[in-house]
Amino acid sequence: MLKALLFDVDGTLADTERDGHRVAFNAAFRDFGLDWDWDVALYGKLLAVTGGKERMRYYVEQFRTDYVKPADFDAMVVELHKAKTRHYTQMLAEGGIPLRPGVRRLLEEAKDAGLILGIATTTTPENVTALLEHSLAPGSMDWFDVIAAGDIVPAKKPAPDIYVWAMEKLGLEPEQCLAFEDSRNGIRSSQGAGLKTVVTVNDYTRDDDFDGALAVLTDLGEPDMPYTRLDREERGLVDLAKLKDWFQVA
Ligand code: XBP
Ligand code: MG
Repeated sequence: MLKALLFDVDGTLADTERDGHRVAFNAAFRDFGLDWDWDVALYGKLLAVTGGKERMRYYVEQFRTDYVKPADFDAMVVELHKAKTRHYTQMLAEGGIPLRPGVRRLLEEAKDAGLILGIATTTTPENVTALLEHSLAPGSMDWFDVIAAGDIVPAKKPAPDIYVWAMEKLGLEPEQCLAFEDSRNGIRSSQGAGLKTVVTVNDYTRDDDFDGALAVLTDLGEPDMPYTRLDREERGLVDLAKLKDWFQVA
């Protein structure tokens, strides 16, 4: 029996990576006088690593072997990341990033039907709050029974830990929950936690391997703009009736 919907954030609720996080990272690098600049293509490669602090370290190790790390490099990464979070949440407060098609519609339908809603993301908690507050609705944090985010588990996606943590908080088993993801790292995490998963792709993840997904879609769809399913011929709208169908059949 389907009791809860668990959502990834970046790329799933909103297209935050290319025009949100990436831009905020670059602004923080400028603040610190660094000549680091992540263009759209490079950022696609950096997305192999989840977590902003982890991603900056990966960039230095793999792409900037010329960079001489200062003695306090670890502390600098933490400060850089704080600056990046300030830039990012500011962008959201200015109404910078809309929700993806169908996200608000499905969240409202699920909430009204009494389903449990949860978040499982590697992004920083402040970023989740800012997105919900400014792009969904003021106070919409309260729509969610659990918000699992950031460093609360040391092993970020693709490790399953964040989903396991969220389900433990809810007192639910994987057989009672459905996950929504947009990326290979995301579905590795959700499937690793035993969850059936619906995928909505974006430009960075369209060609990822989503083997075992319940459905792979362009987006959740709106009545005047149906989704296209990428794993078979089908156009439509993701609503609760359709989710329950997919959930039971699989
Ligand atoms: C996406 C991520 C995050 C963001 C940056 O997480 O990997 O690291 O890119 O956010 P998800 P932070 O798709 O699981 O929501 O800088 O706050 O880590
Ligand atoms: Mg994601």
